[in-house]
Amino acid sequence: MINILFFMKNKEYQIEKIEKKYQRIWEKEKVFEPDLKKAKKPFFNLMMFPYPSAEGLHVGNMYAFTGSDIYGRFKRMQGFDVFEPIGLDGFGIHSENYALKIGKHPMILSKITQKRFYSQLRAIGNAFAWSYKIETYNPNYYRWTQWLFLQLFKAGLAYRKEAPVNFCPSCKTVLADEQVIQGKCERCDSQVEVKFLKQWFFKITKYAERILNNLEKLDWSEKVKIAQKNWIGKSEGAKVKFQVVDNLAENSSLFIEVFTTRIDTIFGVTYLVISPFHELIRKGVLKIFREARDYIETVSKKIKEESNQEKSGVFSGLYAINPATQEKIPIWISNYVLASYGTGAIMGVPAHDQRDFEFAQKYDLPIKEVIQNSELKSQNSNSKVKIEKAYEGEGILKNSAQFNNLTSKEAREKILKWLAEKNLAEKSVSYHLRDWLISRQRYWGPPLPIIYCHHCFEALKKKDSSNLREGVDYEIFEGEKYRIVPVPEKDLPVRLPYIENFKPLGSGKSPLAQESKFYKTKCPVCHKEAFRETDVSDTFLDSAWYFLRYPSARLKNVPFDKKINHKWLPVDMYIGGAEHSVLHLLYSRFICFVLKDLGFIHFEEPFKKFRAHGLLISQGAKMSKSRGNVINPDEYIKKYGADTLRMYLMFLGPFDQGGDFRDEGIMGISRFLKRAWKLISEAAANKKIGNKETKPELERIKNRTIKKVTEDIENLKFNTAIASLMEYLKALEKYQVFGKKYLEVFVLLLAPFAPHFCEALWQNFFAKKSKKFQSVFSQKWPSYDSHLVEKDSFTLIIQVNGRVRDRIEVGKGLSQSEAQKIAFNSPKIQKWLQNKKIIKTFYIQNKIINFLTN
Ligand code: ANZ
Ligand code: ZN
Repeated sequence: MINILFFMKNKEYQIEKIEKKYQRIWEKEKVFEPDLKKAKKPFFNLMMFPYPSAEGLHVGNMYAFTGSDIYGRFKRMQGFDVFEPIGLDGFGIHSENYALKIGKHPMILSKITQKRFYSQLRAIGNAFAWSYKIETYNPNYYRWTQWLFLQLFKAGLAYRKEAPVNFCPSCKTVLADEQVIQGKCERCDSQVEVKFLKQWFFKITKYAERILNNLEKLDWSEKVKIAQKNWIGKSEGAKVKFQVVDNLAENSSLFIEVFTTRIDTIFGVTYLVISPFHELIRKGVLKIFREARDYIETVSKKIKEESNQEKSGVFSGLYAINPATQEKIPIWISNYVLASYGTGAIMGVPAHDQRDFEFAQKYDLPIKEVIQNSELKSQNSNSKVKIEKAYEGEGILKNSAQFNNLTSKEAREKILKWLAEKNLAEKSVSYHLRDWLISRQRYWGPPLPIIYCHHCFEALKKKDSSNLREGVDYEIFEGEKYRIVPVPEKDLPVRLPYIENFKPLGSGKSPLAQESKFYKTKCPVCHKEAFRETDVSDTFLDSAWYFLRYPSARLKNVPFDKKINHKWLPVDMYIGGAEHSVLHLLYSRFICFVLKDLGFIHFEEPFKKFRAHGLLISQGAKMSKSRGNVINPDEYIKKYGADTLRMYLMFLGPFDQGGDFRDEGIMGISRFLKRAWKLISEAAANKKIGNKETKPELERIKNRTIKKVTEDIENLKFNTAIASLMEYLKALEKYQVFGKKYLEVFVLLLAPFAPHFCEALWQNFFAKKSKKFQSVFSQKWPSYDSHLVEKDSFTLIIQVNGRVRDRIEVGKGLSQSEAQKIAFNSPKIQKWLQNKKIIKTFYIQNKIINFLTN
């Protein structure tokens, strides 16, 4: 009766009303908030931390969220206690720049952004555990980001050093290498410059090998693993020392060390090149020509070590000795050598390294071939013929004294041994990975919890000054030395003060350096006057540990609870953008390695499974404001409902490949849902749901659909799952059998995709009456009968005397005489049986029929 009344009122599915209604009920009944302590089958389903701007979510964000949510709802129906938390990553340059652009203070803006973000997320109806929200700018959160910094500092993994840093003159801040795209600032596209500044770093390089080796064990998309591997860039080779001659400095036994992967080419070294930012130059140890000093000044003004910067160089005025040939070779300075890789210096082998070759040609340096391409052995190697490009492959050595005729591989071992005995070379591994630059001279981030105290330094010096390390134990400011004192944990958080002038200064100092109220403080050790560090931390640090915080988000006095973490971590399924393949995922892994080593957590790897989603484009192009093709989900939700939009987004293509949003498509999904509503509500009105009739064809389709949807969701192939649900609906319409056993399955399978819609159907037509709200998401995911999944047809193989003569697609379960009839009807078989007598017939049901003839 109630159902009929409902139907009368709701001939049409009233989207907005119903979506709001169930969102309210879900939240009130805590349907999606597992009991984190008692849960029996915990499943941590996580979507990458969003960093929304005040403009709100665009449909691309929703795309990613929806896929993750479908997966979580599916796991829940499979009986897991799914925890799907949500929060926002609101600190950092991204938010600050936006605040600057629209002229609002980030502290105020963040409140607006947050409100808008959460209300939009509520409207899309994801199964979030709302009471575990976190925001990175909340002191309750960044207190623990600062705590994390302190743990790294105490473990000797945080230190200060002067480094050539990328400096964006427009954002007025230091950028990490990763934030520089082809020499330009990732955020604002300005040319990046180089500056030497004292900065805080994390020693991620210490973990390079472990980070690399673990990759193999991870269930991650292969592409992402490769990206990480390349980023770490492990390279095995040797360090070789070249003695400097003629240096005007008094130090006569000065060596320049190079890193090479091709020590087999050492007899072909005709010059050395050092980076303009090499220590020996910066510290003035190498007495170089004035012309060379001018050169260094010009390149420093340009961008740091950039591959796309034109290669240039200058002769330093100095020479070195090639340890293999004893020849005197010139030392050059050039921007094609990176200060921060290997040793910051290279041996130039123009005949076998293309970059060296181009450099040698430009500056007319000698080219000496020492490797013979073994495939071109027969060719006469006339050294008078000018080579046109470097031969970079391996081969047989020539012009290399006692090493002639060895292969490159043999020569590498022997030459290394030979030079190692003279203490001029050693085996060496280099990583392209650099230490993580943590400090930012900006406002909108967690202040680094460090205090500098001059009194404490003096006290320390009196005791024992022999092994004090700059950048670890003490720091120098304007010629004075200060002890580096970590803020005691009990004094956290170091609150970010509200300051009017939060604009970056561009002086290499944070805006907090203008606030004496902030930086003047008492030393926690000696209680005398001291001052605070005024840099804030990189926003990547905020997001490198948030997943540890979620399950403990409501705890005040610890960053995370060990017991709860044991139950909920590592994350079971992590979905996010491929653009974070390298940095965010690498930093999170590093932080977990460290916390594991320090005994704070029980695992090394934070994300058991990671899948990258594709990108949503619009009308064939990337969404951007200038193109005017940015899609705002709000309008669509209003017009069609969140469920329609969700399904439409998921139907656009395979989730890992993204799709093209076009207005036209959404109507198809809308019609599909309307048809489903009509079918089920009419069946209910006509009391057909109680029908127990079974239809074998429909039975098969049903089981096939369950199998397909189950497997597709597991593999994030949401588009094909939806397609098979569409087919199933068609079959239901065709067979007109409306029994509960067919309709219920439809609603359950569709529920992860169209949650409000299916909840409404479930509550109105299927739920058992009970006082407590029984969500459709507390129902069991349907299972299938694998016998019924098989196709109902098969390919009958027809043989004559044991040779296959035809194959015909036929229905299953044929008798021998039926199969025979079919075979005799085939013109091909008729041909082979012509004028023959059948002596015997063999038949295997659902497989083969074979005729033996005379
Ligand atoms: C001599 C040589 C001869 C090299 C040859 C290559 C081929 P990966 O594989 O990336 O580790 N190199 C070393 N340090 C460098 C730096 N700071 N800046 C620019 N280039 C640097 O590359 C290692 C090779 O890159 C090294 O081996 C060195 O050039 C160069 F036929 O040394 B090779
Ligand atoms: Zn002190």
